[in-house]
Amino acid sequence: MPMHPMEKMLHQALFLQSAQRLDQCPPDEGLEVAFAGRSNAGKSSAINRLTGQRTLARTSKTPGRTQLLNFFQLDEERRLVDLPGYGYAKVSKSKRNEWQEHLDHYLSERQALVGLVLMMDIRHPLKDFDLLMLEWSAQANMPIHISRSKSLRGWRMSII
Ligand SMILES: Nc1nc2c(ncn2[C@@H]2O[C@H](COP(=O)(O)OP(=O)(O)O)[C@@H](O)[C@H]2O)c(=O)[nH]1
Ligand SMILES: [Mg+2]
Repeated sequence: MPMHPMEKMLHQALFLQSAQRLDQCPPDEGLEVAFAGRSNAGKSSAINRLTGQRTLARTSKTPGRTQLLNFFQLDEERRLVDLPGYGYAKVSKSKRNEWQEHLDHYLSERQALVGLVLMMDIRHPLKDFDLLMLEWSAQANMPIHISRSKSLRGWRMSII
């Protein structure tokens, strides 16, 4: 069966760049869908699964590894963004506040952001951060798709 054009576009994803802060992000144009969720929720794994590339986004068994926003280019105008994980207890409070500030900044300022995927470990659903994200997206009128990881029956990913 020929590949669906959407799938084809996802499969051609390339790593573009990482950014620590909003002013390091690629030019604020085109369209971005960002993956948000707690540290270790499965954001990077979901990006790899969607793009059919096992090592595109770095995954880790150790929570709290991705402290950067990672941008993946799909075509001239579309990108996927792997957002920093949230709620990892082992980093200092000041470091956590710093990440949160960058994340808030990205969410509230980024014009290219057109949708969010909220990754949730099905065994730990709807934690404080998830609720905050849902509230924020409702209030900002930002489409949000909840995707569950780590269900006993395997992947429960549905495409946006
Ligand atoms: N069993 C299972 N493990 C998963 C699933 N999604 C992610 N993982 C594992 O959970 C850990 C964290 O995943 P990762 O994608 O790095 O999470 P991130 O911190 O949200 O980017 C890794 O060891 C993954 O292999 C899933 O759906 N099922
Ligand atoms: Mg990650």
